[in-house]
Amino acid sequence: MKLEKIQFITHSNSKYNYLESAIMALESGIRFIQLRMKDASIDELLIMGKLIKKECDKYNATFIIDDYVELVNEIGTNGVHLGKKDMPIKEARKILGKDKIIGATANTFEDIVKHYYDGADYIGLGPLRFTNTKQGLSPILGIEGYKDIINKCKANNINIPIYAIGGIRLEDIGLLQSTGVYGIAISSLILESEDPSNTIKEINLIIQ
Ligand code: TZP
Ligand code: MG
Repeated sequence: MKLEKIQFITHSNSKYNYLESAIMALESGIRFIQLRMKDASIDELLIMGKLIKKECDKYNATFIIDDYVELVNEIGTNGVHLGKKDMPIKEARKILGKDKIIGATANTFEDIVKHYYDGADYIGLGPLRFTNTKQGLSPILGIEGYKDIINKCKANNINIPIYAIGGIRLEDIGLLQSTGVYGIAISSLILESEDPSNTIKEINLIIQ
């Protein structure tokens, strides 16, 4: 499955709840959504997941869920995103098989190497800078961090799509692309924008 280059991570704020954030992103052209709802119960996630899955299907969009391998088949998502404290990638691959997408969080070159050999489909590498969206951030990479890590990947033939994540602003996207990242995973850039739909169009113009 070809991965879209822009992954939208759902969130809620005073303007959007999780479902509304997903619908807005889809309506504005996003085709890769991650349901990330850190404080939700399994039941809440199941309900929200099924609602967003319906919306993603309307647009033929890829849909993944954060953390919960056990909800992938129940909701019918295309896959899961796993962080440091979640199920190991190898174990998730055994459970989900080769057709589901497994994304893995990384902060260092060593993280990427491990995830690559364990069978991840893509890497979320970050954070670029501080963001309020995630608690307990790993050390900030900055553009230089991406350059360094991606050069090491190239030198070691570690070939896997890398998404930059964490505090990405519009003006970062061109620079990030020049480091060799495959795509970006974003939330607040869109949701905190005065005109989210227009921001998505601007991002699309830079990425394409
Ligand atoms: N991991 C690092 S930042 C983040 C995740 C899941 C959320 C997205 O950050 P932002 O700054 O809202 O785009
Ligand atoms: Mg996680």
